[in-house]
Amino acid sequence: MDFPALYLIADPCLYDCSGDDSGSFFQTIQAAIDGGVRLIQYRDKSGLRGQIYERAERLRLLTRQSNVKLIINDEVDIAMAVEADGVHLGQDDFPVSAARALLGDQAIIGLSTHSLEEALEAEKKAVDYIGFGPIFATETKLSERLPFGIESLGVLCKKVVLPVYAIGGIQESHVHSILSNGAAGVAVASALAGASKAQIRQWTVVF
Ligand code: 3NM
Repeated sequence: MDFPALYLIADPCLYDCSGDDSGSFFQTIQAAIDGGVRLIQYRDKSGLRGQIYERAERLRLLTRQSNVKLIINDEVDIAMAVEADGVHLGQDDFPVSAARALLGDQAIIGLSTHSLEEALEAEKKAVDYIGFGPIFATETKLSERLPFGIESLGVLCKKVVLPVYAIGGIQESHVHSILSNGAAGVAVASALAGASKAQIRQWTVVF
């Protein structure tokens, strides 16, 4: 598949964790789709499983209508149940080989990596792309890791054949240098949370 340069991480915690799904979360996702986003990851670390399933189903409807790829973070069974396009896995999540066996050859499988070693290991697995981060400081995912910065991203991209999505603290002003350092794209959560269609268009114009 083509890997669009803008990868929206749709995390309901950045909108409203109260369980009321009717509000800003789905509106923003629709605005993002209308603004040109073609790849969305649903990442929900706080919802109950039933709620995650329902949100995933709703996102599948929105994305399918617009031919947008939907990737589900971690939850392989939910990805299967809603017929998502694939899953994004962390280093300690469900194994890539097991996900591939369940989802089949056509599914898109992404893996988070946090070092050159992990990125090179990912190339031996049935992975379609990797995330690499955090590139900059972020409050969206708590971690002890120091940000890598763009220079380390550039070094990694020269050594890795798989498409690399830079992630962590990415703002619109970083996009040009991230792409010119060899990344396939940027994976962005908080900087796009609540963005209007016009604001999303600003990002896609850079590409
Ligand atoms: N994974 P924001 S950083 C989900 O380093 C995630 O693997 C990361 O959100 C990693 O764009 C991160 O708000 C948070 O910084 C991305």
